Amino acid sequence: MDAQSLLSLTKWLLVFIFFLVIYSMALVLRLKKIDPFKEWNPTKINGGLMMLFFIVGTIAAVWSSAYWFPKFALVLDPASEHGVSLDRMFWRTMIVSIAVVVVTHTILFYFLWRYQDRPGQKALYYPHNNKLEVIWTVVPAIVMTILIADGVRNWHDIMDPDEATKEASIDVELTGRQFQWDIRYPGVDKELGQAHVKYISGANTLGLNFDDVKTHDDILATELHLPVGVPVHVHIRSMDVLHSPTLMQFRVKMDAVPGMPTNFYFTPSVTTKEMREIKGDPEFEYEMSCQQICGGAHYNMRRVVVVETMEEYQKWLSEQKAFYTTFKEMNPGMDEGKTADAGDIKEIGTLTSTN
Ligand SMILES: [Cu+2]
Repeated sequence: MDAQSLLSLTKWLLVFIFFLVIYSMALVLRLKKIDPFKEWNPTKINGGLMMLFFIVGTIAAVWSSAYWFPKFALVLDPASEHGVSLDRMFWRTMIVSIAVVVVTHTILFYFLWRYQDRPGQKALYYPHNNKLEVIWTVVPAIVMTILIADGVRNWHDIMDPDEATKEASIDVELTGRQFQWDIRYPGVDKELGQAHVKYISGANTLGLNFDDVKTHDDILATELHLPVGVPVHVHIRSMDVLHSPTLMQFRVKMDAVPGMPTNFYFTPSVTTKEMREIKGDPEFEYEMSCQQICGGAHYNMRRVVVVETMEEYQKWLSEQKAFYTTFKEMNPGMDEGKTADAGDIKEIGTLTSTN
């Protein structure tokens, strides 16, 4: 027998001996008709344990919050315009929730301890009180209405901003696939060309419809460059499963749903350079990640986001090559008319990425 099995056997033997000892002790007590728990008062013990749980739990909660708070992303200054109001909403909700949890749980644990079963103490029969019912219905209803109204207003500002914002916005398309993000910019025409899964062929993995001339200047990038202070209209698609493009520092997160393009408006307000100074970290980069577990290499779905001045952005954009040009070089004999006619797209409708 080797040392490993001997050790394992000894462990099980010790466990067996332990139970044997307990069992024989119980037998002896039973034969001698001794009840060791006769003097115990379970109600009192439970009351004390509840209080202990409350105190230890509160200390642990305060300690862990203080420890994690500085590491928490939402403590960072938001780098987008709507991020400021989203953060305000988050903290408002957080403060209300913490206050409610602290007050109700303090009362709950105090009552458990204070009104435990005592000799001569009778439970009070208190079936109904209209006044109390009204208070605990109306107060939460008002608080919830205020919190939800705030959320609806913020949601509306993001999803359907005013016409001036829509007018001034630049379009970018993010397409999720296992396991990468494809970033598409409209070219000089400032309009994204039509795309549909039925046009996917070879290197045209986004399914750009080359019969639509608007696709001819579209650019595929590996970094997401954005000009500061300019609204961005993000068009989001998925090629396979659910993904969720998340630009944490900009408070942007929206699911990418296969077959159902989604979108998001936001305005970056702090450049990468400025954020590096704010954070005192010359290596800092904004990032886009996927926050929907989408498979084995989910962690790989990361792209660097660069926020820069309009001049820098335009310079970068002008250095990018249109995907159509690259595709034509790869397929010299390409018949430009064979892909399909643009009329078909309308019928399938929901799958086209642009509106
Ligand atoms: Cu993903």
